[in-house]
Amino acid sequence: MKITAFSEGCGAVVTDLQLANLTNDALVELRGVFAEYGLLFFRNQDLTPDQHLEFAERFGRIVINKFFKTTTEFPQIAEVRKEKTQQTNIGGGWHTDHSYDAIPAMGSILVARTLPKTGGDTQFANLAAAYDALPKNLKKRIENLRAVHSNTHLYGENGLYRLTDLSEQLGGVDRVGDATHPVVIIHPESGRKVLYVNPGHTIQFEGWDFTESRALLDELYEHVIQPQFTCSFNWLPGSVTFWDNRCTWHQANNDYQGQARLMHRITLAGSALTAA
Ligand SMILES: O=C(O)CCC(=O)C(=O)O
Ligand SMILES: [Fe+2]
Repeated sequence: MKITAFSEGCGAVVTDLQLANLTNDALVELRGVFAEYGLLFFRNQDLTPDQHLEFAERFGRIVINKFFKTTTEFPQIAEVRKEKTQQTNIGGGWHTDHSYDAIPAMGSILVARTLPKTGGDTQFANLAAAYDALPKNLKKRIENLRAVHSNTHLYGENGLYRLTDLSEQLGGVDRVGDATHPVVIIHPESGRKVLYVNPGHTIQFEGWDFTESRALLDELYEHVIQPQFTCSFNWLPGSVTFWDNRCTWHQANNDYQGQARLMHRITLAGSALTAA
């Protein structure tokens, strides 16, 4: 397999590799590359749902998203669907998947199924690189902090998504909840320090009031979304993206109104997060 950096500080493209026919040696090598980059892009894979599932199961343990519909064939595969008549897309703002769980998901494997003619890229951010580059005083201010992560404001009864034309395809209104996590974690595989807050799910710092939290969170978010830590992936038929939810953010561009887009996502289970 060949690894090429995708952008200055975000992601890598893996070529000369078919995910459907991975040897055990290649899987071991891929684990190392995944730990190093936290965000891998693959082209021309043409994975069937069976092969998507098989790769996911070889890499880790699958967790099922509480809110998304799944394919009829495989309850492990979530549909990230936008019909051409829908206005709102799933994951349209910066977030990381499942940070509202006590033990957040390790990674997500997204496969393109139906793509718009133009638009529909997914943007990513590298939170290990962003942490390293934080000014010293900001690192000091977030040392030892914990933050509350939630999904109630999105998927709860009056949550943001419930008030949009996505609501019909979402389940789990009664399965909302919160979790608290360290703001700076040690990545379990790379050993790097990572900034673990995100605009989609982080509500506030534990023990702080909302306004105070908002100001510091916004300062951190402004730092992360700089070009040196972010990239934008243009999907093509056969493309697959595999990201690590502990050290990346992503958001799906909603710039293809009037066209349909369908992706298949499998989410892999993680382990409890450790404070830096
Ligand atoms: O549709 C995309 O590009 C990403 C959507 C998303 O947030 C996800 O699948 O977790
Ligand atoms: Fe997501």
